[in-house]
Amino acid sequence: MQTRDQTSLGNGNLFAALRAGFPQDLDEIAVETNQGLLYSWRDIDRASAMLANLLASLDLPTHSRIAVQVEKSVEAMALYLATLRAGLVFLPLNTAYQSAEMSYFIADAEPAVVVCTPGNFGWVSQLAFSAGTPYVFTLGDDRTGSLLDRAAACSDQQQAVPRDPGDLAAILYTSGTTGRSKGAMLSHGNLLSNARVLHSYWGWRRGDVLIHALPIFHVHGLFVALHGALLNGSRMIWCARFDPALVVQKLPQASIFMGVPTLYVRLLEQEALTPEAARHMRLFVSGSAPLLIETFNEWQRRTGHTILERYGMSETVMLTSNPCDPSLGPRRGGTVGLPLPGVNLRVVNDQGQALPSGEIGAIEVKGPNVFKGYWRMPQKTAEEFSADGYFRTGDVGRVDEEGYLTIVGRSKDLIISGGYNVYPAEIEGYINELEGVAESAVVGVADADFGEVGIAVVVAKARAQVEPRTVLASLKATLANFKVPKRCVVVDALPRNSMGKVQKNVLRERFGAAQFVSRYQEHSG
Ligand code: MLC
Ligand code: AMP
Repeated sequence: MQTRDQTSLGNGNLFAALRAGFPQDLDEIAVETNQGLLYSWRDIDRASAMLANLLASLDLPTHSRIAVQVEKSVEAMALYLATLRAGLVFLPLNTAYQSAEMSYFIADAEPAVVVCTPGNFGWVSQLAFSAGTPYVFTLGDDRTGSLLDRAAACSDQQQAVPRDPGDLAAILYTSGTTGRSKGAMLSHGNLLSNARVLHSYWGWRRGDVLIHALPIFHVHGLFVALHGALLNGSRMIWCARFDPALVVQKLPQASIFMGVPTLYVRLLEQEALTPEAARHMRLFVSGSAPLLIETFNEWQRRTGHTILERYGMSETVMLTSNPCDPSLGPRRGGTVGLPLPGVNLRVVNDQGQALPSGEIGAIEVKGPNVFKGYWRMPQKTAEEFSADGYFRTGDVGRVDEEGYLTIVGRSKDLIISGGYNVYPAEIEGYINELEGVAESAVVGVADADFGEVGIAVVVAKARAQVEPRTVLASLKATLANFKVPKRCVVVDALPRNSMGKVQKNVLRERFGAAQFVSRYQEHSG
């Protein structure tokens, strides 16, 4: 078994650093699931070693991708750690993705291994094998599947494969404004530097207990939450899916919670959310989407705690954070705080010139956390960096006199719904292929629960009839459910400016606001 000393020999493998954070006593409880299962640190160590040995036994080329689309489970987390240990590249995929989306990811990433749920084995293996993937395993959320069966025969001893900080650890797909998803390549060094900064900035301390209620196929749940707890050797209360009543029930046993704004909105609906329930809590973190000031204030009123809002993205992990330590400043609602130590952040005008505080412009960043580029898209990567090496986030904001960043919008055409990103171009592409459709525009409008939701505005071809319900049903049959607009309307023409560009702001004004709620009921489901 690996010891603290062995992990500090200079191996830049992220797992070595995470492993060094495990407590001395490996029999302590590492994870408690919502089904009451308890996993010790030894269990996590052994399971990830066995899975790493299984992956190693496949004799895969360096930098092979391990694509994983499975329900959240402790074993799925162990598979992530195993991939790091084996020096391979983890490629997590949202469980909502359907075959068209999976087909693209598998063709683009060319994974050597695909792991899917037992229920999806039929169609996923067909896609994977026909794309040339040599291995497809299954992993259920109830400790079943061929992956664990095969790993059961493997040794539970494993030394993390040496990796340099610049070596690839994970690829996270983010949809693109052109509709084509891009794989953001993150290195061991990107992830570890960010995890260490957050560990210190958020003051992780002995005895902290994290409620982990986010999915583990995106940055927030997989890296920000998980790495913090592992680096700190902190127990996790592991919720397979977000259940607000369960989270409130577990609050008295925890000290840290992380969520997207929708989670806070839903928690506020719980009567049992009181200062008494949150008495042992030390930190509530929000991010991935804008937190409304109403939610920030209401949370303070209901629990006595001030949410810490931070900002990041798949390409950069975390960039800014409101202070945790009050001596560094207050947590300001409506802002995403200060650049994290080591992150250089600037706001620039259209010519790329840095703007003084208070002025609104494009947010650009540089730092050890910034990704290596988009998978097999050198041109796209080059376009997203300035000549002096700053990454263009596509977010628009301003920095105040004290250095706090406020995000005021996005230059990228993106809808963030319940913390998931939806790129209108992708949805429009599908709608435009439907029979009778001349063109379409998908816009985001305010929503009390998801923050923002999509509306599809469709123009029919001359003499053609397009039914909104049919459009939504077709999208639902093809795309991940969270991408399906909550409403569809058919109009005669899309508003355009003098350059012929669709005026999405006009559509947002027309179809957003109060009328939305009742029509949403009418057209949803
Ligand atoms: C679910 N639905 C959504 C949705 N989630 N619709 C829009 N946006 C979403 N986010 C829809 C489904 O399509 C379904 O519709 C219905 O809601 C119920 O589905 P569900 O699966 O039961 O939903 P639920 O479990 O309630 O999920 C809601 C949620 C989930 C908020 C818990 O979306 C979630 O976990 N969000 C967190 C996303 C996250 O981790 N983001 C981090 C990205 S990292 P129908 O019609 O099919 O019934 C990142 C970087 C950073 O951004 O800075 O962190
Ligand atoms: P993703 O590509 O899924 O990682 O999403 C990253 C995007 O989420 C960022 O570019 C921002 O637009 C948005 N985002 C993340 N955190 C916040 C936040 N706290 N406030 C507003 N937007 C955020």
